[in-house]
Amino acid sequence: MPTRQTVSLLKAPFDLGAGTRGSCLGPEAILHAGLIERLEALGHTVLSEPSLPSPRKGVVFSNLPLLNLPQTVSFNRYLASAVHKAVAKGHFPLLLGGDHSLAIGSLAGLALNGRQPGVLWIDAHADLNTEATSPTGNIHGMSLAASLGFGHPHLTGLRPPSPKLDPARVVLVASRDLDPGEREFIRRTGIRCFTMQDIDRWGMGTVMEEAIATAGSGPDGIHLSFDVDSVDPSAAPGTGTVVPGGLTVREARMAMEMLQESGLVSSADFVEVNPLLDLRNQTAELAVDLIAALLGERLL
Ligand code: 4U7
Ligand code: MN
Ligand code: MN
Ligand code: MN
Repeated sequence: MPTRQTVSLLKAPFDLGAGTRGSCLGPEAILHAGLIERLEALGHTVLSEPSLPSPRKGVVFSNLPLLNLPQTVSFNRYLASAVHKAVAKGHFPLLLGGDHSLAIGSLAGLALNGRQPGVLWIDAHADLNTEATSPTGNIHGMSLAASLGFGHPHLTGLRPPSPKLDPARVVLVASRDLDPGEREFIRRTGIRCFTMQDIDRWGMGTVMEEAIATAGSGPDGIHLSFDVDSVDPSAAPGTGTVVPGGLTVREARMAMEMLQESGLVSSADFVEVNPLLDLRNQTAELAVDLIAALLGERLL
């Protein structure tokens, strides 16, 4: 049995950071796939907090070069407070997205508690654009840059302090769709980046060992930010920005198993599940399998 934890379930029905609508329905789809029952079966206590207040539907203000900036900032402020409260009570904050702009609030909430965890960013993308480099203006492609202190002051300064993270303990895994500005960002800051090519060549086990050692080298453990588009679209079709050549289900699950064994993870985001694009809720079901493995479910 894993160490029993109190999991604070933070449902974040927000998709205005993405270019495609529908990931705001992600939390509901993940609950329908049986998340709470699976975690309770592991002995965890699950506190299903009320959904965070989503912005009014209808009129959407879009403004290049940062689309829906005011809504994204105000939603992430709520989120940061919710994460802050959960951590202050000693709970494991489990954020269900929603698009990946939510990592800004998640990491800001941890920083409010004086925590500066290492970050494992498992994603087809690096999310290291700023408004100066983004090809789309979508803030979900800027969330890691903002947490590192780069980009619009409303995002980087969402809550003090800024930056939220130490680049030496940020590790990207499963990257395969990087924009020119993001490659430059990685070169400049020296962030560890394990691409799909590295995973093919060395195997997921070796890559995860190194990733965990690097991200987990500080005093505050590891925050996992898991974008379901890291997994190959054949197994995870229900997401807005699919990129072929991704992780197999086994590779993704092994990553979760290794993180569980490390004992270093004390908060996580699972983002970008979009039920409007899914097939029989399979991407939400995969997310549930992965969360369960992260929190201690074993095959034997
Ligand atoms: B996700 C993109 F240009 N890089 O910035 C951008 F390819 O959270 C995609 O990882 C970002 O899903 C994808 O818009 C954001 C694009
Ligand atoms: Mn992402
Ligand atoms: Mn992505
Ligand atoms: Mn995406």
